[in-house]
Amino acid sequence: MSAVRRYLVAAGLVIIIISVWQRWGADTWSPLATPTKSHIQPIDKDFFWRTVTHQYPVTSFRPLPTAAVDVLPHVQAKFGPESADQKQTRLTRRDTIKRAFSRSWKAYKEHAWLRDEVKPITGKPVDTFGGWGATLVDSLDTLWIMGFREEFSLAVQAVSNNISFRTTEAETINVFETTIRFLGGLLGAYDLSGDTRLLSKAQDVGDMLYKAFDTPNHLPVTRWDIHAAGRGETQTAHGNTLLAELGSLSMEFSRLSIVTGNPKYYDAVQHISELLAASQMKTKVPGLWPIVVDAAREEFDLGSDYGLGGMSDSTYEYLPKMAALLGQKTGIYADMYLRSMETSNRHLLFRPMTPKGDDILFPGSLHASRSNNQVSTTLDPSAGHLTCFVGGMLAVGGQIMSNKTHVELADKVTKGCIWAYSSFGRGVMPETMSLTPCPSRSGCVWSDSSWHLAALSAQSASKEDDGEKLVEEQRLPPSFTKIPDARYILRPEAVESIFVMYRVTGDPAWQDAAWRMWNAIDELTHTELANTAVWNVNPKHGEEPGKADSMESFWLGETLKYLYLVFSEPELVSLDDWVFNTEAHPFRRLKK
Ligand code: DMJ
Repeated sequence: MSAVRRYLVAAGLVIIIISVWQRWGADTWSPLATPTKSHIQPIDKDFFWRTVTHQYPVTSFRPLPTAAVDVLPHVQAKFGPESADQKQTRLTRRDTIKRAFSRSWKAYKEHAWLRDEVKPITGKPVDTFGGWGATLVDSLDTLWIMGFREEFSLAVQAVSNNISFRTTEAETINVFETTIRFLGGLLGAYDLSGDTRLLSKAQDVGDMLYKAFDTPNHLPVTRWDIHAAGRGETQTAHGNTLLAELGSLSMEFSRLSIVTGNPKYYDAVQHISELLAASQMKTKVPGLWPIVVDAAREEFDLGSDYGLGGMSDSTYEYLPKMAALLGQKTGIYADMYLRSMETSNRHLLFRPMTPKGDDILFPGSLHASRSNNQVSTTLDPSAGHLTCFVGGMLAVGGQIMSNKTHVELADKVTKGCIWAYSSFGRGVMPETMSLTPCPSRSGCVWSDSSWHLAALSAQSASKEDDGEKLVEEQRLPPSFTKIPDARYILRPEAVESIFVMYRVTGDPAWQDAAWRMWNAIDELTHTELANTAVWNVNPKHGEEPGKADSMESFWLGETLKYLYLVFSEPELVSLDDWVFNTEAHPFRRLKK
């Protein structure tokens, strides 16, 4: 055969192989395979937020980490083989969750496409987060993970062609929510799929949000008048800023810098982290930051209320996760994490008195006051759905920091949420609640009268009142002393921690707990179209929980994703390679 003929035959073979692959290979898709990333799609230089003038431009940036500093210990357990029966049960459960996702996705697609949310009873569309398709963007990586390949392509096309971050009809923008849902959603889906259209959209969101940092001290305006910013008006960070809204931008901005090679986003959030690190031991409760901080004056140590729940939660969550993302076993993130958990362990975690003496823990909150240079603190033995992420955080942190105590605490905190779910007739815990604490973590013997007294005190009633009648009238389960907010709004935190505990221990008992939770949640929230938030997880006998006709994007972005992953092969989005942002979007970890 002549050289030319040999060449033509070889070229023909290559063409045949490529077309067969395109026809068949592309459809025999494996969610475990990560495609090679193609070159970065050029960004639109004329996109408004890239052309707008910055009044306080940053001229030199902190150097961007491009590789891990340390080889971190494994997060995931070594999983043994599963029996045929176990596998069948697991796959049946997994497919149930997949069908539930499919139902809610279909409702969104048919009734609220490109809008933020669909109302799961009336099917009406609603815009709650800027009108940029929050459910669409939040669901991208779940579509990918669950193997809905065609839906994924369609969704990416819609995001790429029809969602513009140029402006919004909303008056103000919540920078934190926009970061975790939109920027996080686009980056997670990009990291999984390698589709560069997602990266260029992520850069659009990043450049829009970067303008919120255009303040004299370069700290962001967290509730942001985007229109005034677009008109070039001067802006300053706010005196009253929620800790979570300031401290949990770090993962998304860092990942954006890493994948684009542009250090400016990382620099902006690293500045916040350095300020947090500098103030951490100067607060009234050293190790923790107050829930409200002054971003205008850069004073992070003055407030009096401390806790790990709503308004501060993800700032703590991001400490070990930044260490995992950047591959740093030491440094400011590891230090801040270890200090904050040391204090939380000593001052926040409490054991409730329960009829069976369960060895469980909850993170309460603290009120601190200073007089004559002495600080006194009072523990509020309350908790809520938003504190249920703590188990997952301690499990990830404990593994990467080789801290066994943290993993043991994670077990007890996660079991606390499981216990709280199972304490209610409908099997779902409320948004917030107060409990009867044991005097010490070693436990205490159940006593009806102590519970009744604790309920009177939690509700500021007189000790002389009838505590038994009060708990009965309010249908409070044993140990519960108050339910300030009885809703369940489809939140993920309890299943999130169960997912992490399952991956960290390999113990199938966590899968059973997730399955019980799923059944209770679906039973309580199921609608003809999808699933809905409910007003009351603890209704009176004969009354209904009250369906709220609301389905936030985290139902598809987080709750169903974590449930699906609990019943998937443990290598699917392994925690040894990936780290989830607070909206359950997986980012690829830097490796050495
Ligand atoms: C999500 O948007 C995030 O998990 C956030 O950190 C807390 N609230 C919701 C879910 O409950």
